[in-house]
Amino acid sequence: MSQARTQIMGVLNVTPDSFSDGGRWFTQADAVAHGIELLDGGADLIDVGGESTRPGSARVSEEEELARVVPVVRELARDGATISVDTMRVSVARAALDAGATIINDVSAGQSEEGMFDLAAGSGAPLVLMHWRGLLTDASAPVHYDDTVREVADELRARVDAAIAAGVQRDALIIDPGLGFSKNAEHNWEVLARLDVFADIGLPLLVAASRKRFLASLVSPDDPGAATQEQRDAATAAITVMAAQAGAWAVRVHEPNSSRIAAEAVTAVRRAGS
Ligand code: PMM
Repeated sequence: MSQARTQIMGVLNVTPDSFSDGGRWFTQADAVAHGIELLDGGADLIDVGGESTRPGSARVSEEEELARVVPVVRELARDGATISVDTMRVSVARAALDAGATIINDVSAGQSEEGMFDLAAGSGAPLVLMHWRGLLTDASAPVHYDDTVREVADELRARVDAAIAAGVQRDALIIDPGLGFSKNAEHNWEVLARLDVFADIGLPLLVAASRKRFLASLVSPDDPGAATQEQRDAATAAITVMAAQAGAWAVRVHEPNSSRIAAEAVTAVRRAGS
């Protein structure tokens, strides 16, 4: 398949636990500085989120999420960065678009707030639909699949159909199998083994494995918590190779440089072989 290089989406979580300093102003300044670092490190776009969507996380209030996200989006967009906003709230997505974001990343795929489809339809902004069976409260409940890949792909297709039925243009949709969301390590590896099935849905594919627990378990099986950031990033770059080979539109990563090099290597190999 001839296509452009897989894009590198840098993760910018504007949450207090992501930055050492307590005060909001400093947190924002740190967040903007980190966004610039991600761009300098090779990120093509930045995914700004103000609410941790790690399974089991408590939700933050709408006011708090707005206060965390909007100023950071505004400042980075003013510097010319391409920004996606990682939110399940319509109000936050709308405010972020007004502040200069151009992509909506909704890990609930419009299931948290149906108005997300209306916003995407009305604004024309590309919308990431991620696969997830539960919202935050029951995300830690055990999940069962008889056929992981088929079910995840079918459920994603259903969200695509729902978005289109609500007026979103098909070519504004991006799909993401949601590694770690309603999926244990085995499910995640099964999904990664068949990225071709997701690519065949025919929409841009986003793969977001970065630093997730199943990668920590790979490098440190007896004590995943002991896996270092460098080890998780090495595993992440390996996943970037697979994603790029499968023709993914983008990978969502915390450390952009190694993934950028990985994606460029795949592009070089593809060019040499064509
Ligand atoms: N994972 C997290 C947050 N946002 N967005 C998409 N589209 N896909 C993901 O897999 C995803 C996401 C949680 O990871 P983090 O806490 O490392 O940001």
